[in-house]
Amino acid sequence: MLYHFLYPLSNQFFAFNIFRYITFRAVVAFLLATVFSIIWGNLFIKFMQRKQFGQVIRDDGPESHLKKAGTPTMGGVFIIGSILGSLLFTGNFNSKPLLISIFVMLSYFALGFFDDYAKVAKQNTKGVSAKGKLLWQFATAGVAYWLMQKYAIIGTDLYVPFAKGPILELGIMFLAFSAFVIVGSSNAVNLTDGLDGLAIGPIITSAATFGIFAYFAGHKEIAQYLLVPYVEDVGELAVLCAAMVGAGVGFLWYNSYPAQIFMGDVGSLSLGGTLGTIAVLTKNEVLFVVVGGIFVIEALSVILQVSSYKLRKKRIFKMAPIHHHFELMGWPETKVIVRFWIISIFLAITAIATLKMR
Ligand code: 57M
Repeated sequence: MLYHFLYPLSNQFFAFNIFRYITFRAVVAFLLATVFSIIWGNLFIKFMQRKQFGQVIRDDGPESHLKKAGTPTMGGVFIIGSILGSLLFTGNFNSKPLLISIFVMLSYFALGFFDDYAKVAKQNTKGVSAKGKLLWQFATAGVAYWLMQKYAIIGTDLYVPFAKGPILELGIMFLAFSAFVIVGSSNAVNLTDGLDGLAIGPIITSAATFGIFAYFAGHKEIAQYLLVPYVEDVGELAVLCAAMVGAGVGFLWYNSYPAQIFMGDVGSLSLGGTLGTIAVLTKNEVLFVVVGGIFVIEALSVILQVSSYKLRKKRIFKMAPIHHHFELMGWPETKVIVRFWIISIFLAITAIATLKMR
């Protein structure tokens, strides 16, 4: 909002002209979100402790998790609060891609909030039913698709890395495709969120990577030069991504091992859904498999485990999602986390490298 007040004043005060630049606003968004997240995180943890709103731990998981009982959860409240707080100062709300991303973020925030609240208030591990969650997630993704098409932002063709142009016109099938990306991403991040810092690390690297992609896709000359599809106003998502990185770093301050707070569904569903939406809006749905490779591996491990158990009555992993498998193999929790972060950084850089290979 501050952008909307200050930038018009650039006629009188030339210095305010700097607000025109996405790069400048992205840096400020990152800094503000980091500071907000650290300050609000501290207050939020104290509030949750006072209310005794702690995580209920399932007793069928790895034993090392039992000692985490009572750790405050729902940290997503201050992560999303910090993102939006920082955007109030730095965001250009005339950008439709930004508004659509915020719509998905808030809708999944509401879903996660009800789910977490039901669990902490009733002190059990059941929240909103799986069917209810999926219904809400798909309905939100459907509305997001409608908004994207109504404002003619992105078209319905499919782009893949290494190809100079679109490889397929999906037509109405793009609805199912984009919904799959958004809902899949939301749930995959949720599955990943099972060790201290395990989800927020790859969320930070993915948001940073998408920040670069969004900046390029929203810049006509750079997009043309790199042969990536140009999408009007999508550059503003670089500011959103920078705010996500900042808020994520602030959250990691508290969520790093041993965690003082978990993000809860309110964090994982909304951040995952937002990343999926950004992937669709920047036309990087396929490349998202690389950028968010950790989320993909975690989700695949669950799919494989469940199918194998149903079909053959045998497990492939000691326990799914795969981070539990490594824990049960005897790796210390911190080793699993840091190794997953390393893979995530490696994948993000690989994805960025594909930009020049078209
Ligand atoms: C949420 N949530 C954590 C925290 C976090 C289909 C099945 C694979 C689903 C899966 C599942 O329910 N996943 C979704 C995973 C939980 O964390 C809370 O949930 C929020 C995210 N939604 O923010 O509020 C626990 O994770 C640990 N944690 C940390 N640090 C963090 O920063 O240590 C979380 C964040 C926390 C804490 O212990 O309590 C969770 O795991 O519940 N189900 C599973 O993951 C279960 N797997 C399973 O049943 N596997 C079977 C299936 C696939 C056939 C198998 O392999 O045989 C496991 N989860 C648990 N225990 N807790 C198994 C048993």
